[in-house]
Amino acid sequence: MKIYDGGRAPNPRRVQIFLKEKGIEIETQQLDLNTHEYRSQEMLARNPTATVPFLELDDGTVISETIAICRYIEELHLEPNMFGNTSLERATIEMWSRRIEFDFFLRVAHSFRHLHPAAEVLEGEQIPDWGRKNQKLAIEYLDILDAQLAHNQFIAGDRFCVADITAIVAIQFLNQHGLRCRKKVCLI
Ligand SMILES: N[C@@H](CCC(=O)N[C@@H](CS)C(=O)NCC(=O)O)C(=O)O
Repeated sequence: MKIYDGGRAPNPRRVQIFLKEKGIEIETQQLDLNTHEYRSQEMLARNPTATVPFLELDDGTVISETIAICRYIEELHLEPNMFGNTSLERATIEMWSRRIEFDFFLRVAHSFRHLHPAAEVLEGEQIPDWGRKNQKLAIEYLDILDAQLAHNQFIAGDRFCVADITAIVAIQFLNQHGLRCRKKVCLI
């Protein structure tokens, strides 16, 4: 198996953190986002969505999408469990994962991609109004995380799970790119 990675880009980081939590190492090849290495003919033949990360199995099968990759790894390496053990736990983790991915992580990503000069190479035409709107919504979302973490040690209950990884990576991304959050979040 081989992971095609994108350095410090947020989705590849989610997979790398997931692997660390599982305590496993998979051969990794870095693709440079700035030079569009992942858009080469060779890479598009593997992953036509032109994104990283993606996982290539030994028989050449490719799995892209961060959560699909994590789910595949979870089934190969059951412990520590990251997606839930019981029906209720699985549903709760899925609920928070989707909330955080759609309502927070993607908003942080849009704000970076439409406001930060370094993202022009990825985005092409940037739409600053869309970036500012997403930045505002991402910062507002911190209130929801604050409220959830006021009475839970972790996002989806009493232990670290895949939803926490998505939240941590999004919060760090929000901070790192000068899209500063002024609110205090217990998670970091
Ligand atoms: N839905 C995909 C998104 C992957 C994604 O957007 N990756 C970014 C890096 S964080 C990327 O490859 N961007 C390249 C581009 O937009 O051209 C996932 O969950 O893995």
